[in-house]
Amino acid sequence: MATDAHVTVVANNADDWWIHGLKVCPDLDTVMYTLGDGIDLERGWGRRAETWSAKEELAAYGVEPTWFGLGDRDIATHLVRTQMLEAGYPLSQVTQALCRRWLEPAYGDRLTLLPMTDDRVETHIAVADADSPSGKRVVHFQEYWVRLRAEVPAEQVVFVGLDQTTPAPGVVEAIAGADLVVLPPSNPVVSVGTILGVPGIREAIRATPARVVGLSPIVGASHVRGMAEQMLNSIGVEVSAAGVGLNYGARSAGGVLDGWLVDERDADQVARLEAAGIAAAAVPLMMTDHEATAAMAAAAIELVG
Ligand code: FO1
Ligand code: CA
Repeated sequence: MATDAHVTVVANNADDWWIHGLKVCPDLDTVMYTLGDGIDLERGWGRRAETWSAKEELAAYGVEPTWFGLGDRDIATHLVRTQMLEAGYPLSQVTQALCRRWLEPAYGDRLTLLPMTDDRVETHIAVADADSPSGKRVVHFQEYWVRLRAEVPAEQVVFVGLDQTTPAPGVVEAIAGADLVVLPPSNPVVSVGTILGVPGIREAIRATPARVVGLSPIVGASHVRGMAEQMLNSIGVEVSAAGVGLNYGARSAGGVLDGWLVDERDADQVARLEAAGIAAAAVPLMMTDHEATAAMAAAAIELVG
């Protein structure tokens, strides 16, 4: 990043949940540990050089759930967060306190990590269940993702409490004052879609004088990682780079995008996007290393710059 650039990352916090009396915020922590160089790169979540004694001890007591594991190092983060929340601090201030350790040494005040909201909101997924009178069962996002491995079809996605939330302090201000807003190649339904569903955030993106550019999480007919396919099917959106871009929509037509990057393999979809008023280009979209990721960012800037 240019030395004078200021980056604000707004993270989804509807995947959060309480477990063993601790508040876990996976997306905030994944961003914090990744940018702070503490992430386990292979797993893509949690701490590097992790140990699992607490998890093993809990299992020995027969404490459920055993399918979701908190590492010993990671638990320290959750203890600090939970104590601060219980003392009355909002999540945005707790996040700032945690980032003092992880981000400040390397980035000073040039990088800010914010939860999308300080309010409680949870993503729940309805799945088919023959044993239930309604034929359905609703599980927390973590149960769908970790225990069920997103292997059963998601019939419906419910964001419990989302319409009652307000953006965390600094979120709308960062969007309004930005030179560029980037929608990352994350899940368009349960990550970016959740953030856009916080009343006021979509409106701020529609109104910002900054250019808004997104990167497709779909390459060919499938997601690069995660579970975008299952989620797009659940809301009836075409699983393709253009399908996702068109679902976000052109800012000129009531949507949120000025530009949309698709992978080279999807170059044939550029014309469809441009016809809908979205500037589009096809470039390599695999985050194989830092250089490839930096080239994606540069292409995004060039597209709408
Ligand atoms: N993912 C798993 O597949 N298994 C786990 O036991 C697990 C524990 C966990 C603990 C803390 C944390 O921050 C993330 C954790 N994750 C785990 C990943 C988590 O499910 C995902 O990062 C996201 O929620 C996906 O958006
Ligand atoms: Ca997530």
